[in-house]
Amino acid sequence: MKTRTACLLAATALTMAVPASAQFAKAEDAIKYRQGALFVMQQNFSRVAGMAAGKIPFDAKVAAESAAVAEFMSKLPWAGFGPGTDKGDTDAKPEVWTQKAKFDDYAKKLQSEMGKLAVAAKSGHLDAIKSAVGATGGACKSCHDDFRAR
Ligand code: ASC
Repeated sequence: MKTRTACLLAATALTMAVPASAQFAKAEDAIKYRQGALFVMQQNFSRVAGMAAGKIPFDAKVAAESAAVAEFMSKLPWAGFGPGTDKGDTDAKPEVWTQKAKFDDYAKKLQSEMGKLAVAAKSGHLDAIKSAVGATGGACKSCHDDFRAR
């Protein structure tokens, strides 16, 4: 029993430490959380994408910082897509929950591409950034095509 209790406590502590297992008081909070994380991610990604497209003057330092923030933010939204968070002020399609394995694959793909973008941005090589922006934008788009209404 002692071991079981210790295991349970350890598992509980782990759950609290890992954002992917975050708990929310209300579904509305989870929805706001994931939208907030995606918004901050998008703002930082689109700054780098704007530089890659020549719409914003290239600043290697800003690109590296923005890509690092976008990469970190890409880890967070998924905890907000828990069970019961499909209804409310959301554009998430029901398929997020009915095709969870596929959705999770897209989420992993995005995080992987964001990681590569952060590495490219840190290198300061605009060509590498351009190619990573393309791949990352593709990951954004494929998930939106399948899982976002509108
Ligand atoms: C963005 C943004 C997206 C992606 C996507 C890339 O900046 O808001 O959803 O890039 O448009 O295809």
